[in-house]
Amino acid sequence: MEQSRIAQPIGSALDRFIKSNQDHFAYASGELSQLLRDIALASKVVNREVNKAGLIDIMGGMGSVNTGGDEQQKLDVLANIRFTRALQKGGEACALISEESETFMDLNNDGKYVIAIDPLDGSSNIDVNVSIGTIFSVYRRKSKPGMPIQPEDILQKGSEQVAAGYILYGSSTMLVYTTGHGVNGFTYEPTLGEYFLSHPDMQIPGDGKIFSVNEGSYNSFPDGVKQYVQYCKDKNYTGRYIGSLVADFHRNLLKGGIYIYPATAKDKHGKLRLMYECNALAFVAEQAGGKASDGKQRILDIEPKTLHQRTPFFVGSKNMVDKAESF
Ligand code: P6P
Repeated sequence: MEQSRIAQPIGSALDRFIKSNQDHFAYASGELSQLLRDIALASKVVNREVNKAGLIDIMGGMGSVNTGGDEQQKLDVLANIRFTRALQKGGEACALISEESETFMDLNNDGKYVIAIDPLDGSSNIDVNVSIGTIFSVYRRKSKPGMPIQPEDILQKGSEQVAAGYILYGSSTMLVYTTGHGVNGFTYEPTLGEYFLSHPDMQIPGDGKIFSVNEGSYNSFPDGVKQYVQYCKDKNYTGRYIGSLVADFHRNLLKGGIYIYPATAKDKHGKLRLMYECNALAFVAEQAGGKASDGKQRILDIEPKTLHQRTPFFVGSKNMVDKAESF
């Protein structure tokens, strides 16, 4: 069934866009709108801190590490606090899964939504002023509001997402999200403190000539990945790897391309996390006409077993992911 694409004039403010499209949302539309506003609000605060990271003594690590063993940068922790606080205050989320915390957080017991978030992905790039991003997924809780959170609320397949997206803190700051009716991109105007629709109904090109992979790990790639990388070189494709997933994903979404983080010697199941990195970007990619798999199966069909589980990740132009899978 062709989903009704959302038609809105370029320049519409995010708030108006959310409100005028909330009836697209099958149920509880007002609550999802509030949730998206809460996420957008937190992103504005994080954006302000990211943009002046060089000025305030929040650069560099805090000496602590997160669940993945990555050294926590101060902005990671700040971003996690900002998104947690905005979601707590907003009242719509009952639980939060975050890269920055071992277990899920209880937020508002009668909230109907579960959020999975990577508050600041690519944070090792903060100190070198490379674009970084926030990645988020929204699920409806399975258990009754007011009851304690159940495991089935937390470990849901990506295909259960009701919304997902990312914020890219780049040369301009953009919010890109989907509620299952296509993908729309908003650019932040800091002097007005508002996001405006700049990329309506985003569609990723079916094919592309850009491949994004860290070839430093080439020797430990599975053979099929080695063969596909060689295929890209034989076709004279362009190699573009920023080392910041959201930035690489966004460029490929606009221009066509494939991002691959395969299993390596260091990360036997890939480095990226299913619940708060891959599921969200897989939902956006599919809604934009692209594809996302672990090399064999659709990312959105993977049954999560643990909060922080990793998965190999192939995402981008459909024909390129198909080709990579064929190897
Ligand atoms: P590597 C950043 O740490 C991140 O999670 C993604 O943003 C990025 O694409 C990837 O890891 C980079 O990992 O092993 O290539 O440095």
